[in-house]
This record gives sequence, C-alpha cells and structure tokens, in this order.
Amino acid sequence: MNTEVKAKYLKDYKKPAYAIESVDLLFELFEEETFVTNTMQIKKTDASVNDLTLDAVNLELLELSLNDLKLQESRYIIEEEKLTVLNVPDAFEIKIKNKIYPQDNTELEGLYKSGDIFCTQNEPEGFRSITPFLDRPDIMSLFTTTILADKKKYPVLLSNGNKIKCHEDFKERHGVTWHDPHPKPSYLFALVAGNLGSISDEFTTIQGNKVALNIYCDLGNEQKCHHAMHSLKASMKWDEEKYGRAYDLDIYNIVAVDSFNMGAMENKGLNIFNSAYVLADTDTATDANFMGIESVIAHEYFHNWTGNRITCRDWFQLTLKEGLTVFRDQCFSADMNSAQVQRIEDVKALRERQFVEDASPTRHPIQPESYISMNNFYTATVYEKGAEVIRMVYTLLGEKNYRQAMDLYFETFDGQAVTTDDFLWAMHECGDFDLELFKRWYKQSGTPRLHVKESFENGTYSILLTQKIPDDVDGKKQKPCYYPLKMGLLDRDGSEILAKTLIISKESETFVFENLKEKPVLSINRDFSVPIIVEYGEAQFAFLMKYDTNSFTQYEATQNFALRTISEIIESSAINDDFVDAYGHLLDLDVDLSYKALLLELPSVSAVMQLQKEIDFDAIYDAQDKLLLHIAQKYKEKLLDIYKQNHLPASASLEAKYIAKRAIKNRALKILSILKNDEVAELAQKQYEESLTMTDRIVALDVLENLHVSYAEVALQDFYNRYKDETLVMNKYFAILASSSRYDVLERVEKLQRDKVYDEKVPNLVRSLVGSFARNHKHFHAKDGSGYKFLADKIIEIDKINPQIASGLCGAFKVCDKMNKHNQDLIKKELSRVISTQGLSKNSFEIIDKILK
Ligand code: 0A1
Ligand code: ZN
Repeated sequence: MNTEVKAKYLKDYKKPAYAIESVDLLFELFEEETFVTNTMQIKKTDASVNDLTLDAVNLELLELSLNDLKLQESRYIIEEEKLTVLNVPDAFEIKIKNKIYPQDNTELEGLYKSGDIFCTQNEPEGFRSITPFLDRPDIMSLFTTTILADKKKYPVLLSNGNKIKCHEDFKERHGVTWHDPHPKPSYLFALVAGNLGSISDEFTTIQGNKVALNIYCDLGNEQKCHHAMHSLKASMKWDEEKYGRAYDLDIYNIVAVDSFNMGAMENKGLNIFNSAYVLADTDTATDANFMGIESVIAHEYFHNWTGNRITCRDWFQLTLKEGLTVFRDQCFSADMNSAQVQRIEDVKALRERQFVEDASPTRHPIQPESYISMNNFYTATVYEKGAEVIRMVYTLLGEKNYRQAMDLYFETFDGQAVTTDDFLWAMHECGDFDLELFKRWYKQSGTPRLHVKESFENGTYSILLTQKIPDDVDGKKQKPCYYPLKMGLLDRDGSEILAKTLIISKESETFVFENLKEKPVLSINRDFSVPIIVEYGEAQFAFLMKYDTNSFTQYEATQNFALRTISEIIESSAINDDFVDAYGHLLDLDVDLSYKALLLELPSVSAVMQLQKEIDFDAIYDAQDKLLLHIAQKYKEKLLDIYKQNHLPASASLEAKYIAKRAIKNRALKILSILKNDEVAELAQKQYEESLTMTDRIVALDVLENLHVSYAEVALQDFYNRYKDETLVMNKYFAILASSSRYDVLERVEKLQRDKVYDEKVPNLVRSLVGSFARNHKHFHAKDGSGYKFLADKIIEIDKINPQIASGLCGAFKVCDKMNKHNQDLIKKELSRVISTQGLSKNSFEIIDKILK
C-alpha cells in the first residue's frame, strides 16, 4: 500500500471551525488541462483556531491569496491531501487557482471526461480533487459558477441552480455563469460541458411556479429520453401529493453520460446519470430497464428534499438520505405499477444482495462506525436495509402520523446537515414507539432471526417468538430488536380469522389468541414488515400458497416450500411431490400475470446458498436443475399453453397488461428450456427472430445460449451486428455470455475483453462482463482456481484505472469463509496476491483486508 491506510470514526466527529459562506468558481476548460479559480468568503465559527486546513487531492497550486494579498510560501503548507493556510483572521476572502487534468481522470471522481463530455461526480469526497475546500457535508455554501470553454466543442455549459449570465465576448470560446440560491455541501456541486442533444418540457408546481425540464444526452439519442422525462414529471407530482414537497428552482437538468461509477447523482438542479438509467426505447431496453429508469429518476428527484434541502452531517449518516430516499422511490414505483409485484421485487433484491452482505465479513450497521474509503459504503445495507428500517417507522406510525412526522422533519431541519437521531426525533414526536430500542437497527449488523413455536390447546393458540441475534463482525454480542411484525391467522377453509401487527420488543415473548375452534394457520411477516429471517418449522406452505390473502406471504410460502424441497434434493435426491402438486396449482391461478410470473420463479442460487453452512454450488445447481426438469416434464403442456396464450398477438406496448404477458410467457419459456429439446429451441429461435421488444429478444437469446449451441451462434452473431454501436445493448450481450452455463465461459470472457466494443475504462462494460462472470458461481468457483485467478488479475489491473470499480469486484470473494477448505485456500492465495500489490487503492485494500481477517 502506498496510501496511508487510516480509518475514520463516527465517534471522532467534530463541528467545523469555519463556515464557507459563498464560493465563486471559475472553470477554464481546455483539451489538455483545466484551470480552476476558487474564491471563498470564510468565517471562523470557533475563535480558538488559527489555521485553516482545506481538503485538497493532487493539488497543483498556481495562486493563493488572502483578502487580495498573494500569500508567501511561508504562510501555507501543502501536505498529502491537505492545504493549510496559517494564521487566518476571523473573516476573510481566500482565492485559490489550481490546475487539474480531467482528461486523464479514469477514477471518474471529481471532474472527468465521459467520451467528449466534461462532467463531475463529487459525492462523497470528489470535490477536493477539483479545488481545495472543506469537503464535508456539514459545510453548506452558496455557489456561483462560471464555465469558459470552446464554443464549438462545448456549446452546452451547465452547473447548479439558475443561469444568470452568458459570456459571448470571445471568438472561439464562450461562457456561462450559474448561481444556486440554495446553500449546499460541495458533494452536490456539478458541472457539465459538451456538445449535447436534449429534449425539453415544463412542469408547473403546486405553487404555480413554472419549471423548465431538460434531459441532455449524446447527439442522436434524444428520442430515447422520453420515458425518463415522463418519469420525472410523475415524480414531481407524486412528491407534491404524497409529501407536500414542491421543486424549488426554475430549472431541472438531467445529463446522461456513458462513464459513471454508479446509477446516478442528485446534484442540485443538475442530476448526472449513468446513461443506462435514462436512455430507453422498446428496441434497446427491456421492461425491467424501463422500470429501473422510472425508479432512479424518481430517486434522484426525491433527493432534492431528502438529501439536498436536508443533508447529512457527516458520511456516517448516509442512510439518513439514502434509506429514506430508497423508501420513497419504492413507494413511488409501487404507486405507478403493481404494488404487490414491487414489494416482492424489492424484497428479492434485498435478500439477494443485502442478506449476503450482512452474513459476510464486510457486514456493517446501516450507520457504520468507521470506514477507510467512504466509497465502499454505498452498499445494499445502507441503501436497501436502510429503506426497510424507514418502512418499519412508517408501519409503526401509520400513514397519517408518518406524514405529520415528515412535515415536522422538513420544518425543523430544512437547510441543515443533520443526523439519523434528528430524523428519529421527528418520527418519535408523532408516533408511539420505543425510540432507544428502535435505534439498535442503526447500530447493529447482521440479519436477525425469529424462531416461531406454535401450540394449541382448548381453543387457545399461542406462538412463542424468540429472537436470535447474530454477533457483530468482531464477534461481539448484539441485542434483541424492536419491530412491527404483521401477521394473520387463517382457518382450515382458508378464510382469514384475523390480521394484526404485533410489536416485538423482547428477546422472547408469547402471543396468545383465544376462542378458536381449531388450530389456525399462521401467516407471518406479511408484506415483509421486518427485514429478518423467520424460522418456522411447522409452516403449512402448500396451504398458504393456496389461501394466503397477503400476496407477499403467499409468494413467501412458495419460495420457502421450494427452498425446503431443493434442500431435501441436495440431501437425499428425492423430490417432494407435495411441492410439485402445489406448484401445479399455481399454474392455474387466476391472478395478475406479473405476480404469477414471480410465483412461478424458483429460488435463486443465492437464496439456496444462504441456507448452507458450507456452500456447495455444484450441489445447488444439480438440485435446482433436477426440480426444474421434473416440473417442466410434468407440466409441459400447461407451460406451453401459458406461453402460447400470452405470446401472440405481438405487441411492443408498455402498458402493464403487455408487460405482464411478456413476463409470464418468458417465465414459461425459461422453465421449458430445461427440457433441452428441439421444440423449445425452435420456440426460442422464433421468438428471437420475430421479437418486437428487447425484453423478448434478450430472453430468447439467453435461452438459446444455454440450450442450443448452433442456434445460439446464429442469434449471437445477429445480435452483435445489429447492436454493436449501442453500448447499452452490448452490456446485455456481454452479461449473457459471461453468465452462461456453457463449459468454456472463462475462455470466451477472456476473448471478449479484446472485442472492439469492450472498454475497461467504462464501468458498465466491466460490470457486464467481469462482474457477471464473478456472479457466475459455477465457473467463478471452479475447483482449479481459474475463475479466482482471472478475477484477481482483473482487480489488480482495474484498480489502477478505477479503484471504486475494482473494490466492487472484490465483493465476489465475500463468500470465502463459507466455502470448502479447498476453495477457501485458493481464494486466500489470490487475495493475498492482490493485497500485496504495490500501490493498491485503499478502496480495494479495505474490502480484501476484511475478507482475509
Ligand atoms: N447519491 C447517489 C449515489 C452515488 C454515490 C456515489 C457516487 O460516486 C461515488 C455516485 C452516485 C444516489 O444515491 O443516487
Ligand atoms: Zn440516493
């Protein structure tokens, strides 16, 4: 390690000793370099300090003056990542000019170039690589930004807030000045310069203010921005209706760029997006992509109030804005689409990613206590588990009180940088729950379990609920949790006897239900009201699959029954006929087809793996295939019927009804593909050729890839030729090949890296090819260690280009301590090699160090 590895701790938080009241920035953009001139009005807020220490990374200082006087070198010190100005007065102006090289910035933090577009990413700590600053979220300042650049190459010049001036007085260059009237932390600063296409629209707020809406993209992609625009307007309306929050500037700009480390960024008035979350048409984007765009557009918009107007005091509070904003975008998507499908999809995603993280050496509370690289904490835990915690608050308060509490939160803390305790204070003011016990959700890691023991005697039914709380990552004991547990009781005919929300507050507690004629059937953790694992040995899965009135627990029963069946196959090879029969009933259910498509999906490898003490991927794949084959053979005709009924008439419509038809028929096709026969191969081939949507085409391609080598070759070639100029579609192509079950995957992945479409500097492409391979358990965990060696080599290589993407790839090794000894040794050997690489980033170091400990 070259970089000094130092952790930061929440307990060390200190209030800043200065306020930066205003910042005036001048950017002079050139092809080789950029000059930044930063003029700040600063005031001491702690009279006892003398020196001002600003954050500054790779500082190339050109000028430094204080109150218009150039500072001698003896008046300041430049150390690694800091600029200290000695003996400053109580109030002063400081002016700093420095030089940066956005063209060479492959880390994609600070100011960088995505193709020909200048853009920024400053959360969490990118601003300090642009110009020296107190780069922490509790420093909120007024920003004025002037951008000067070549007129032809960069006709569009954007920053936060409102455009206040155009500078046209030079020949080949021009400029624009922007002013943001809302004080904000530096992480929300943004700048864009490029030759961009755009679409525009308008929104009138509930107060009657007109807001100009613009979405910018590469020239030629304008027609793919309409769904994003539609989603933006829907989000603006929803936030007014549901939270009483209106937009607060005259203009809202969104820019889509191809090289972006994450999904998108909520910079005030100027969101910058990974183009994957903006661009879509039915020929290039799947139904899931359309939904993803709707939710990310909403997420970034909702941040305007939960994140921007009220921001985080420090980065340990990240879940304050992220958990809350994810909860808000989940509710929005539920309102726009099918609420039951949305809830299941959200829980599925949580369990696939967050539960795995929470059982790994990188587990952490939603409010971590320390970090080495903050970039490593944009995790499923902080985001998705964080959203579940807010959802529990919502359940505890009820809709009306929650709204009141949110109003109070906005009224009290608008314009401030606050903590999760401040948020919980507002919630507690309007609700009745045990605040201190509830706070444990913020401080403890790991997925809690709840053991259920039933008994029935003389008309009295009782459940003894016992919490099992995992130790923290250092082996320390943690305490029982406090939460709302939604449940219901059904009688033997399947009618509901009662539905209730229990408050769980103790380690062990019995709940009693009297005057019952017979032992009822328990439906527990309805709507997934708490993010835990329920251990419920005697559950009547088949019964609940048939009768549960709660769509989530009906789905859950199906999943749990399937999981139990797969576990039994792993143990004894025998297939439980009761499950197969119950599955057969699902095929006949007359329910929403999107929901039905979810019901028919068997648990993922990740879901099965979470049940194993020592993970055995081969055994999981074999058992899954065996069960699926049995189902496909037994219900072949029904599945074919479902396919045919929903396949035609062909339509590319994005109406819910057609999305649902595509979902169910593609589910049927995927199940049937396990039969590996010509009939199914021909169906898939035909679907590929005739498809009107990317949804249908990509499923058919995936099925062919795993089913029929020669049909696949033709389709893959066709797909490549058709879409080789569409990077977003090529991501799908790489992902299919890297996730394939074919034996020669690694060889093909290695070859694809040399394809002219592939570019290791573009995060989306790395995630699609290398990331998908790392999730292809069958090949990644190959006994000869070839998968591990490949990924370790890639991490070393990519770490030099983009540490954030490299450390993301390290996550694939998180399951290390649950693997067999042979694989563990192979992983440790590779990770030891990576961690001892000269100059490894602190990002990758932090993750690998935790895995190796
Ligand atoms: N705040 C953004 C996510 C984001 C975080 C970090 C980034 O770069 C290090 C980029 C984006 C969101 O929640 O959407
Ligand atoms: Zn966010």
